[in-house]
This record gives sequence, C-alpha cells and structure tokens, in this order.
Amino acid sequence: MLEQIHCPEDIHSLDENELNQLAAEIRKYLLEVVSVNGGHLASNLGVVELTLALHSVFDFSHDKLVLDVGHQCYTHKILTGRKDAMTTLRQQDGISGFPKRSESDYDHFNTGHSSTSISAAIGMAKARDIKKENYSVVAVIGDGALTGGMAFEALNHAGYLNTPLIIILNDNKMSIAKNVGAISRHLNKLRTSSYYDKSKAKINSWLRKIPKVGDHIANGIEKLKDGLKYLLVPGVLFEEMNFTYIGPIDGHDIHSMQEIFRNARNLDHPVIIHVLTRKGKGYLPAEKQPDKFHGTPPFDVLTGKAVKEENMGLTYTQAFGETMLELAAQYEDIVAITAAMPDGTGLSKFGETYPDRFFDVGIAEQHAVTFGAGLAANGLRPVVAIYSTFLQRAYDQVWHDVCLQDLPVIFALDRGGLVPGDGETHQGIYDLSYLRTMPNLSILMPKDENELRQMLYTAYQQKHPVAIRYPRGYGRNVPLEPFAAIPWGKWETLTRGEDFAIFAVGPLCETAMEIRRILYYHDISVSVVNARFLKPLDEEMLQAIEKEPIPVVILEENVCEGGFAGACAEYWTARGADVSLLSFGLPTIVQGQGSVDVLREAYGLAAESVAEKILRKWFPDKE
Ligand SMILES: Cc1ncc(C[n+]2csc(CCOP(=O)(O)OP(=O)(O)O)c2C)c(N)n1
Repeated sequence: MLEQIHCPEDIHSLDENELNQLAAEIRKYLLEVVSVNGGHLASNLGVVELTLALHSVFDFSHDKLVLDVGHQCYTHKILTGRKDAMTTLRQQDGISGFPKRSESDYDHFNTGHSSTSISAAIGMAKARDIKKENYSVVAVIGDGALTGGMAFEALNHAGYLNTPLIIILNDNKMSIAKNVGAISRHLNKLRTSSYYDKSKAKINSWLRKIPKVGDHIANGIEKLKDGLKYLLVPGVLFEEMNFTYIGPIDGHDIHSMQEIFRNARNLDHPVIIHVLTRKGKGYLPAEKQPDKFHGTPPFDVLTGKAVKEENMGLTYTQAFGETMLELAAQYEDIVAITAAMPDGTGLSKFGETYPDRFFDVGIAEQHAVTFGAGLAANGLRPVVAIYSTFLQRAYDQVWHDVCLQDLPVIFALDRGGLVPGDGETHQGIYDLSYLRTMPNLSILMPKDENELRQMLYTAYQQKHPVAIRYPRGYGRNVPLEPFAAIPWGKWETLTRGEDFAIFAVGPLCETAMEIRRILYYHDISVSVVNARFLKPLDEEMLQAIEKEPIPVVILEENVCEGGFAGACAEYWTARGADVSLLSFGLPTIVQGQGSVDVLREAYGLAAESVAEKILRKWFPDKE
C-alpha cells in the first residue's frame, strides 16, 4: 500500500482498515530507514496514526501544520512526497530530520528547538484573520514540549485572542526521559481519571442539575460545584484558559481521531485535543526503552542493539558524568540541573546517586539557569548542564540572573561545536559569541576528556560563573587523571615551532597537530597552542606573539562573528599590534547534517584544506 502513496490525497480514499494497514507499512519503513541512518525513532513510531488521521482530514496544501520540535515529522514527510528521499534522512545532502520550509510546501514552519509550535500557530491564525483568509491551523505539541515556558506564554495569549486554532497535545508520558513536573502530573490524572470515557457535557449537565437553594447555602453550593468541576471535568486547566478541551482520546485509533478532528475544524475558538500515544509503538525494544530510542544511532532491527563501534573510550558526556559523581562525593554543595536531558547530559547516574541534589526541570532552559542562580545565591554550587544550542534560550537569564550578579554557577555546555545529524538547528556554534559578552563569565573548552574533568574541578575552585563547552562524541581515549587545577587563564603550548603559531580550540587541537605534520614535509615548523581559555584570553601568550612577531592561525568551531579569533584580533588591535592572522571558523548557518568530519571538510576546517591555505598565503615558495 505504501508504494501507492505519493501525496496526501492518496490516503483520502482509504478506509479505516486500509489506513491501519498503511500505518503498519509505514512503521516497517521507519524502522528500515532509522536503523540505517539513525534518528528519532520512538517519537515517530508513536505518531503514525495521528499523522495519518491529520492528513486524511486536513488539506495541508492549504491548512497549516506546525510540529513542535519537529522530530516526529517522518510520517508527515513520507506522506508529502518525500517517501523515497527518506533513505537520505539526516545525511549531508539528504532530507532533514526536522520540518524545513525549504524542503517542501507542506512544511509550514521550521522547528528543532522545543515549545515553539503554539506561538507560531497563533501567529499563522492571526495572519489568516487579518488577511481574511480561510484555513485551519494545527499545532502538534508533545507533553514534554508542553513543559517549556514558551508553550504556556502562547496558551495564555491564544486563550485571550480566542481565534480558531487546533492544538493537538500528543501525550506519551515521555519527554526524552520520563516527563517531569506538575503539569505532567495533571495530564496523568486526566489520563487515569475514572471519568476517562465520560463526556464533559454529561458531567456539566449533572452539575447543572444540583438544585438552586436559599442564598446563604447557594454560595456554598457554587463553591462545591466549582470544586466538583475541578474534580470531574477533564482538562479544566485548559478550559479555564479559554480552550475547549477534548480528550483524552486514543492516538492509535484513526477513526476516532478523524471524527474529532472534523468537528474541531468547525469550532470558532481554540481547542486542545488531548491524544494519548505510545512512544515507540509497534517495535518492542523502543516500547520498552523509549528513552534509548528517542534519538538512536544506527542499530540492528532484530536485536535493537546499536551497531557496534570499536572501543573508543569515553565520550565527553560520560567523562562529565563520571567527574560530576566524584566531585559531588567530595563537595557536598554541588548540585546538578538538567533541562529534560538527564541521559543526554550524562547526569542520570548523578540523579540516582544524589536524588536530592539533582533537578530535572523539564524543557525549561530559562528556568534552569535562574533556578541555578537562586541556588548559587544561597550557598550551593550548581552545575547547569545544557546543550550549547539550547542554552541560547536562556541568554538573558545567563546575563541578568547569573553573570551580572557574579554568581558561581558552572555551565556545562555539551554539544559545543559542530554536531552531526540534526542539522542547523542543533549546531553548537554560537556559544562563544553569545557568551563572550557576559560580564564575569569565564569560558573554557578542553582538548580532551581528561582536560574537561580538570576544568570542572578548576571551575569549582572559582567563585565566579564559568562556562565549559565540550563537543559531542568520543574524547581522545586518554585516561581520567586525579584532580589537578589548571593554571587559570593559561593556554597550553603543545609543540613549539618558529614559522608560525596555531591557536586551536578544543578538538581542533588534533587538527592543528595534523596540520603541523603536513607542513613538516614542506619544511615549515609550527607552534601549536591549546587555547583552552576563550575568556579570559592568555594575554601573556598574545603579547609574546606580538613581540616576535609570527603569523597566527586560529581554528575554532564557532561562527566567525564574535568568536575566539575576533577576541584575539580585538586584543591586538586595541594594542596597535600588527599580527598577521588567518582564522578558520564557521558561517552563521551551517547547512547539511553529515558527520562532523564531513561538515569540517565542507566548511574548510579539515587539516588538508587549512594547510593548503596557509601555504598559499604565507609560504607560496614552499607549496
Ligand atoms: C529548547 C529545547 N530543549 C531541549 C530539546 C531536546 N529535546 C528534543 S525532543 C525532547 C523531548 C520532547 O518530548 P515530547 O514533546 O513529549 O515529544 P516526544 O518525543 O515524547 O514525542 C527534548 C527534550 C529541544 N529540542 N529544544
């Protein structure tokens, strides 16, 4: 059946059985693709029926669809002309794992970061109203994404605007890990309410039957009614915000969803449809471990086991997690905060070992930072572990709540630098620029996993905010050594040479060593410097270069604007120094989603191409 599906209209004539058959075939195809390319398997397996029901009722060549985070878009892509292209999913020049307006007219809004869908959908609905157009706007948001503050800001606004808008709450009880928080608990109550299948209308009419009595009792009765309403009417939280709440309904029952969507389409005000789905549905390993299969590397479909990699030692994330455990054992004031990524940040074990000193705040990076500031203001030493790309959400909180007050919060920025697979929305290539402007904040990046460990230890000794950014993936397979503080603000000279120097940031130290090897054969000798403090700069080293003077190459996985090279150039310019500088960084958007090596190659950060440019600029006679 899947073979005959090329566009959404192809499913319009299918009956319920056929749609269910198609759902099974789509699941099989999803498994085929994701087991080879990696990707967001469990979320996608959970929304196959929901997506079929949506496309069979709405016409998204006209109606608008916003998928929150967007990682659950695979069935949508299959139905909207990208079925064959799915084999290129998450590859360098292949299709994206997220909705992309540039990819299809059916992708109405780019997503990747969480909790934006309702805001964007209200914007679309309001544009429709102002332009006197006529279409439905649908936002699909998960229960995890609903923990993000932006989602509530948007609900607040949508309830006030009161324009037609359909919000589908895709509730699978999971964020990446188990969902957390009071709202999640509220959803859970709705889900497990004994009134699950009772219609709200029935309950309301029952409430209305409570007879009117004398005035003095009436007030009491009214209060009682309100109390009962809260107890009995599912979704009263949303109703109070001016939404019609429908649900909870079975998100794997296509027919029921179709009926409800058809009705919702005709409402003249905002509606929330609470749909219950099973994350990982239809593939047992993913049903059993939906967190592990939220985002998965390539795996063996039969066993569910990741395709074996040779032993590469620890990832940076693992080294961070292990070090946190040791530091916490040593220092009782250390606490750890994650924004819905206990596993991704390597803090799961910390959470199990120190449940009272560990906080998963949900997808709420802004809150995570200010919550950390509060903890720090009252004597604790919070480590706020957030991916580089997601800390962007909390720019003002980092500035206003932590740095201006000079509070000793440690930011552990995982996935700093180029990130494979997820594309431009997930690149950790802006943090040096957005953090460099922060008062009192130091910024560090290690060359390997042991240096990360020592940086954490060193940061703890500071009484000021410190951000440590480190890359995704494996370190250099070096042993984790006993704690020893790194001399504050001092770079590390890895090799000495005479002709020029390379200042390399983080994993690009290895690239620098490779460049050194290449140029050795051209009779050029190079100093390689591990520029591990991005702020403060090692002024002694900068002044030594200025005195010699020798040319300098700077390698960083950050956008060129406002990055580390800019910081060095500003320093020398302010001193009137004349240092010849060749810098290699990234443009403001990194297109494509290949492996880090492929991206480095594509963006001129691979050793060979850097060496070539150096030869051409400074040593043409030695080319
Ligand atoms: C601002 C931001 N923080 C963190 C993430 C990482 N992230 C991606 S999906 C996800 C969980 C989403 O859960 P939910 O919305 O319930 O969707 P599900 O995968 O369960 O369908 C998280 C934390 C993100 N994309 N954006």
